[in-house]
Amino acid sequence: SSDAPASEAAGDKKIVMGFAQVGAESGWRSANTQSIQDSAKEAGIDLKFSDAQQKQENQIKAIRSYIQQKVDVIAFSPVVESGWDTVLKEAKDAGIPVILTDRAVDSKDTSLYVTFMGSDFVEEGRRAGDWLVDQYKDATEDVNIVELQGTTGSAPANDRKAGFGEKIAANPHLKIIASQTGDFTRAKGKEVMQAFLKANKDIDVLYAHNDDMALGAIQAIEAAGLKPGVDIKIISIDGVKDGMTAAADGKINYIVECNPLLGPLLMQSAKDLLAGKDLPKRIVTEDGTFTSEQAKEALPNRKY
Ligand code: GYE
Repeated sequence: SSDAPASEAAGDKKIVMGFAQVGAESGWRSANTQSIQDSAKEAGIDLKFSDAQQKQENQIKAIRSYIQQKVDVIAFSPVVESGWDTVLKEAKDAGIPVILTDRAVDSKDTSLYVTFMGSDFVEEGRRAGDWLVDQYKDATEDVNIVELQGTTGSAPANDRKAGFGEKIAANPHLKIIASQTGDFTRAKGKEVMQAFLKANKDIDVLYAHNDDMALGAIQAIEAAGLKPGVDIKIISIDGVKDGMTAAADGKINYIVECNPLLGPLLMQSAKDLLAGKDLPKRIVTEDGTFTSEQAKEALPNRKY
């Protein structure tokens, strides 16, 4: 095969990959971590894994330690978009290629990383917005929307907000009356939704940037004596098991999928890269959408 010479040159030496994960904030993240760990094992790649607990400084520390250990390739999912140039330059100077998985950086110098693989978050926000625009196409009164944003400064929070805002602008009745971060966690989603409910008497729609925040918010909505999915329509993003279950139960009305199973693609890309092949600068993964009915159908075969 065409990569035989490269693998011979590498002998039996295992590829060593340093992976700096965001944290364990959500069901999506757990599925993503599992996928990366399982596929490294399957691919025979020696994986060094760290969990940054949603803190950029921890991720930078982890990346520096991978540089020191002279790993063959560094992969990471940046907590936030900004502030990576220095450490990425250090990796580049050390001759260690960097692969971005899941989330993007806003570095102007794109030579600081080899490729960025993951979903198109703006498109996810647009799909959420399209659904809402269609639901309320005949509205004659204002529709009050509250938004639970993901981690402040993260690519998915920035992009999901932007894509959604772009679409709902088509109907001036669709109004975001409150928008705050829930850090992509269930606990924070619940807490912020409680505050939203206290401050606003008439909430029609919740748009949550991930399932976990929607699930936390559902608890707050039920505790307030309201019916999630009925009194307050709910849209979220991800499509993890618990989210899909809530959708199948009619508590979440619409889910835009975001596939966390990036492990196999990452491992194959690392092998290709180290065998001297060129990788595309951007690899976009395919995602679907689910109404309650569709979630019910899909649930039995859902892997995560
Ligand atoms: O949607 C959320 C997670 O970066 C796409 O991070 C990922 C997001 C995902 O915490 O649940």
